[in-house]
Amino acid sequence: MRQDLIEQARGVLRRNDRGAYTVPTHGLYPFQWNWDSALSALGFSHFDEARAWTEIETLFAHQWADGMVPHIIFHQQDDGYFPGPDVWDTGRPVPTSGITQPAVAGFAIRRIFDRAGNRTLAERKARALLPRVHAWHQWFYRDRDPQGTGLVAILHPWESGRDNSVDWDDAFDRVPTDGVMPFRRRDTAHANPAHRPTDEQYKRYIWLVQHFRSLGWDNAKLHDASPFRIVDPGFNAILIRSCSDLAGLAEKLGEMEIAEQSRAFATRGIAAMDTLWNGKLGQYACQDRALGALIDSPSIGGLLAAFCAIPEHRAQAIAERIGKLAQSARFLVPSHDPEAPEFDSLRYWRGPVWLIVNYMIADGLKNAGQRAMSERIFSDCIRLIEESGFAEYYDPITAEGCGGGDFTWTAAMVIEILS
Ligand code: 9WN
Repeated sequence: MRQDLIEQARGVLRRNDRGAYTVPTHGLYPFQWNWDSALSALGFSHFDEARAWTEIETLFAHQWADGMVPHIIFHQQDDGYFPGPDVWDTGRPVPTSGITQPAVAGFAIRRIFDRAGNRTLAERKARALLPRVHAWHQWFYRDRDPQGTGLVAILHPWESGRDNSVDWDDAFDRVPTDGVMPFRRRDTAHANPAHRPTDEQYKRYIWLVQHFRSLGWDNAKLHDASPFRIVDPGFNAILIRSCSDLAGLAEKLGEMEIAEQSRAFATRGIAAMDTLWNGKLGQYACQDRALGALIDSPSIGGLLAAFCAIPEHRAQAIAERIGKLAQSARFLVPSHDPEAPEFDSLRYWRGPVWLIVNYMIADGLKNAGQRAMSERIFSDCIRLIEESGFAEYYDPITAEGCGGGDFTWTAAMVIEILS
């Protein structure tokens, strides 16, 4: 059974492999996405190490001069996705979007390096990627934390990777929609519109893109000029974990300057994470940086904080909080609290379970000694696959598979968990 699932998962990766990068799924997402690639490389690394390294190399080949790594790389023309390269208009030789995504690559290369069978290849690849990943982290702390708080802000919901989370609802109300170009969505032709973000949300996504474009995609300006500035605990935890993993990798490779700076980013970040603790919810929560206030939204972003080395008592509180969610969700971890009024079991990031987030939470809880909850989450991932195949995301009550099918990073997580 286990071997069978691994074989099927490899098949998904092969079908979505475009040679030097993978698409998240054919049809709905025909390009390379940033955190999809880094997490998918973990899956490849179990059966083709060279291909795993290539996936991340391709991503970093499109890094901007300031260090930013874009969230989409439009390797080839495809009208099946909106917004395409003409809307972003970032002026890159190979078109890219102009925003970023969760910085999971540092974590991924460390993990692939540590368990690599081909040590020569791993050392060569990691040595070449190290300064690039570090430059991305430096960019984050320079351009997304200009006040030096230790935590970075996202400027667009797509950056978080949790596009329509309840977390952004209030802040999104302040994003205008006037002057938004007329457009035709393509996602709703591939997936059930009831499972996707709303048209109102799309208008605001596009307003922000147009606004940043009008500022020439100058990252030195965007932070202060954006009406949407959110400090997301999950996003920051991923960055912090990558900084600390990169520090360890740099030490092994004798790159002491990178090691020291990466360690300093992580230490400062972990201390600052505590400002996001929401005692009322019993978990971390987002902060609206434009208002300077915590957002009372019980989403998975605050649980994903466990991916970095938060204090033990906080990790224990997160495990307990997830235990409470298990009273109303058959499958962990719902992306929003099922007891909250905004919960929607089918609509994208407003309730469904995502295997990649599960994997990161479970990995962090395991490191923090919360083994029982970690194992429960890993086993729920496999139960979902057995019931509904390699979907993009799942209903936490019924296990229904939603969004795109044959999904690359879902398959990669299955290989990672079962291998
Ligand atoms: C926008 C590719 C991406 C993921 C995101 C997920 C979804 C895109 C979209 O798909 O976002 O970036 O068009 O909905 O929310 O996490 O990286 O799988």
